[in-house]
Amino acid sequence: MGKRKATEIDNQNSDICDLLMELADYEKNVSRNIHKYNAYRKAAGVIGQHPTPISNGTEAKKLSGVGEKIAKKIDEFIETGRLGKLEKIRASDENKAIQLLTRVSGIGPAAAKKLVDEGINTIEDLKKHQEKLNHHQKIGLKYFEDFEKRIPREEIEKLEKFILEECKKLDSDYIAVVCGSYRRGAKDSGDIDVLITHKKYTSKEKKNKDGFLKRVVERLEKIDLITDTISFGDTKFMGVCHQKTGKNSKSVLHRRLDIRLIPHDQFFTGVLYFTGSDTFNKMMRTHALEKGFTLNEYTLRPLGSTRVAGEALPITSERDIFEYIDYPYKAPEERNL
Ligand code: 8DG
Ligand code: CA
Ligand code: CA
Repeated sequence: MGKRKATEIDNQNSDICDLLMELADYEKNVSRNIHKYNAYRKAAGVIGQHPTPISNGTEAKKLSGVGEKIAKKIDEFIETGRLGKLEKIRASDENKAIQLLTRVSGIGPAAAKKLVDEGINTIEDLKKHQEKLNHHQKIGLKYFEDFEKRIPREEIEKLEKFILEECKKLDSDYIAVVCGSYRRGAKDSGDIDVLITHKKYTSKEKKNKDGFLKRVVERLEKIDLITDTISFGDTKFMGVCHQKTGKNSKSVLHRRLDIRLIPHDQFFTGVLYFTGSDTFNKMMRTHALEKGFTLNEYTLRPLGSTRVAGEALPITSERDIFEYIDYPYKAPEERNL
C-alpha cells in the first residue's frame, strides 16, 4: 500500500491523526503487528472525520474504534504536548533505518529488518550492496527519489486518456480505467492503478487469454511510456512509466504503474475493489455478509442457508453491487475512509 497522509484540509484533529499514523507506521514496519497497525489507522480515520477538535481521551473514546489505550495516549499528548512511546520510537536508530528502507518499493518490513541486521542503514548503503536486492527492490532503489513524489491528478488524467487511446488503437473492445486514490478524487496519488478489460475476455473463457494484457504492455513499451518491468504475468503487470510532457520535458518523473487485466464480467467488482479505500472495502464486505452475500474483487455471490456461496450474480455497473446488498450508493469521492 502507498503512503498516505492523515492530514486533510478540514481535519480538526490533524495533530492527533499524525501522531496515530506515526504509531501505525511503526507497528507496520518495525513491530510488524498488523492488528495494532489497523487499530491505529482506524482510530486516526474516525478522529480525522470528527467535525470538532477533540479535547481529551474520554471524548475520543466515544468514537467507534478508539479504545482505552489510544484514549490514554491522546490524554498524554494533550496534557504534555508529547508522547513518551513515540519519543522512544523516534530515538532508536534501528527503527529509523528500518522505516527508511521500507520506503523503497519492494522492501517490506521483514526485508528491511534483515538488511538493517546486516548493517545496511541508508540508501547509500543499499546502492553499494545491490547484490542484496531482488529485481523489484533494485528498481525501487533506482527510482527512490521519483517514487517518493506524489503524482498530481492532472498527470494521471492525461495518462488515463492516453492509455485508453492506445488500447483503443489496438482494439476498440478494450476499456481502461485508473482506480485507486485517483478515482476517489485525490488531488495527488502514490502510484497509478490501471484496470483494463476486453469484451472477449471473460471469466468463462479464461483459457482463451489471447495475450490481452501483453498486447497493451508491449504497445506502451514500444511508445516509451513503460520504462521498466517489475513483474509481468498474464493478468498483472507491475512496472514503471514516464510521460513525455512535450516541449518542457526537462523533468520527467518515473512513476509506479500497475496494470491489471480483469475479465469483462468481473470488471465492476474489480473496479470497486481497486478503487478502495481498503477501509471502505472492508466496511462494504462486512455489510454484504450481514445481508447474506459474499463480496470480493471478483464476484458478488449470495450465501445460502448453509452459508455456502452460490453462483456469481450478474453485474453491469458498480451501482448494481450496492443495490444487491442494499447499501446506499457512494460515489468514488465518498469512499475516502
Ligand atoms: P495511493 O496509491 O494514492 O497511496 O492510495 P490508494 O490508491 O488508495 O492505495 P493502493 O495501495 O494503490 O491500493 C489501491 C486500491 O486497492 C486500494 O484503494 C484498495 C485496494 N486494496 C485493498 N487492499 C489492498 C492491498 O492489500 N494491497 C493493494 N495493493 N491494494 C489493496 O482493498
Ligand atoms: Ca494507488
Ligand atoms: Ca497500487
